[in-house]
This record gives sequence, structure tokens and C-alpha cells, in this order.
Amino acid sequence: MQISGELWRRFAHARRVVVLTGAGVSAESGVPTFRGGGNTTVWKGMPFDVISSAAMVERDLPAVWEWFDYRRGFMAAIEPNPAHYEIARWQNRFAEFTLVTQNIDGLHQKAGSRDVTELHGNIWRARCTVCRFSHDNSSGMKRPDACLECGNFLRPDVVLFGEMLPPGAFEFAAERAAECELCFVIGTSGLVYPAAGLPEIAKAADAYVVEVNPERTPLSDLCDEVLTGNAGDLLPLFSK
Ligand code: BJW
Ligand code: ZN
Repeated sequence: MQISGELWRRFAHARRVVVLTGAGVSAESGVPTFRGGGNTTVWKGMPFDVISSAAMVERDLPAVWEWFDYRRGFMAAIEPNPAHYEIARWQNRFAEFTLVTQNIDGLHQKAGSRDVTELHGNIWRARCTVCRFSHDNSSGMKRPDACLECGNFLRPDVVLFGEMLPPGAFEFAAERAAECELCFVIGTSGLVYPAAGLPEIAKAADAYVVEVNPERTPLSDLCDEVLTGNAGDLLPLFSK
């Protein structure tokens, strides 16, 4: 058993808990990660940080849509895994529980998590490039061709490199991180800021910080405990 006695004790008594998730939490559902395992996602010869960038929205919006429509296509059939379900159970277990995700796949909500703070948006929404009106872009729906309010181009309602996060989302997450007693960092490479700054904020506030990841990351050294393995195998141990 990898979980230390110290972590069991803290898990049993914590009142304020923050969980930060990344692509690795959805890996066992079949959603490819961006990085990890020595690989980087590439789409039609372009590294994802080129195609998923603010510059590409300006330069070639149809190419950006092609990439997102492809991902909407395969994500439509994907289901949450035991890690998502375990995290959903935690929301009723602690007096104050905050789930912050970098993922855009909506799988936490599908597993039953409420009040998920989405730092990087959601693939199941589109938004107007001009008036920012939000449009439902769920699976099974035909994507609207143009903004229903003003007729301008739509784009995926996600946060690309070089773009600002949704107003208030990081600020809320940072506030909760600064108050928490226990912080889990699950399935993220810890490379993308400002999200990767949250465990640092929690640590500075004297929280016990726990990483769950099959690989070491730049955040591993600041963590009090590193659980090495797949989130879908390790997280359900907390309910046993
Ligand atoms: C498992 C597993 C299993 C595998 N179980 N684990 C400070 C310093 C340096 C740079 C910056 C900085 N502040 C801001 C920046 C710039 C930039 C940035 O961080 N760049 C760095 C990469 C250098 N940040 C931004 O641009 C952000 N905006 C911003 O800061 O605005 C203010 C500003 C504006 C303008 C100028 C300057 C500042 C926005 C970031 C948006 C990120 N967007 C993406 C794409 C979303 C859309 C899409 O899907 O296409 O979000 S990038 C991509 O990375 C995606 C992810 O959410 C994000 C994080 O990745 P994540 O989740 O960590 O996944 P991976 O794949 O990296 O890692 C998976 C992990 O899982 C691995 O560790 C595996 O081992 C593990 N794993 N199986 C558990 N079963
Ligand atoms: Zn509009």
C-alpha cells in the first residue's frame, strides 16, 4: 500500500480540500494526454501548442475547428473512469471541497461532480469571437455555423496558449488553495501556468500536497507525498 499513515490521518480529518486535475485523470477513459510517456500530441504535423493557440485562431480558424471537431467526435463516446467517480464521492466527504480542472472534456461533471472550476474552458461549448455569446456545442448537435446573437464567427470555448483564463476562475481556485489543508494534484504534467501555480500556493499555506501520477513532474519535489501510478487504480483505494 503506497498511501502513508500520515495521509490516511489527514484524509480522515481534513475539512478544506482542493483537487487539481489534468489530462492524466481522463487517460484511462481513452482521452489522449498532451504530454507524458515521452510523447507530445501532434495534429496533422502540428504540435498541439501550435494548433491550440490564440495565434492559430487568428490565422486559420477552420483548422482549429477541424482539430476540435475531431476531438468532439471521439470524446462523445467516452465515459468517466474510477478516478472521476472517486473524486465525485469526495465532494460529500469534506466540509469544503474544491475541484479545479484543466480538462475540457466534461468527464468530472458526467461522473457527478458539481461546481467544477474549469480553468481551460469546455469543448462542449462554442463562443462568439466578437460578442463572446456562449453556444451549446454538445455531442450529437450540429455545431452552429455562426453566432446566433450577432452572426460573427464562433470558436471553441476553450483557453488556448496565450489566452486569458475565464474571469475569476483562477482567482477563486487560488483563494481555495490558499485556505486548504489537503491538496491533491492528479494527472497533470505541472507545466502549464497559472494552473501549475496552485499546488505552490497550497504548499505555501502549509497544506499537505499529494501528487498522483505514474511519472515524476516538476511539481513532485514540492509535494509531501507522491503516489506513483494510475489515478484510476490509486484513487479508489481511498474508499476501501
Ligand atoms: C496520468 C495517467 C493516469 C498519464 N493517471 N496521471 C509562467 C511561466 C511560463 C509560462 C507562462 C507562465 N504563465 C503563463 C504562461 C504561458 C502559458 C504557459 O503556461 N506556458 C508554459 C507551457 C511554458 N500559459 C498560458 O498561455 C495560459 N494563459 C495565461 O497564462 O494567460 C495570461 C497570459 C496571457 C498572455 C500572455 C501571458 C500570460 C493559458 C494556458 C492554456 C492551456 N491550454 C491547453 C489547451 C486547451 C485546449 C485544448 O485542449 O486544445 O490546455 S494546453 C494543454 O495543457 C491543455 C491542458 O489543460 C494543459 C495542461 O496539461 P495537463 O493537463 O497537465 O496534461 P499533460 O498531457 O501535460 O500531462 C498529463 C499528465 O498525466 C502526465 O504527467 C502523465 O504522466 C499523467 N498521466 N496517465 C494519472 N492514468
Ligand atoms: Zn456574437
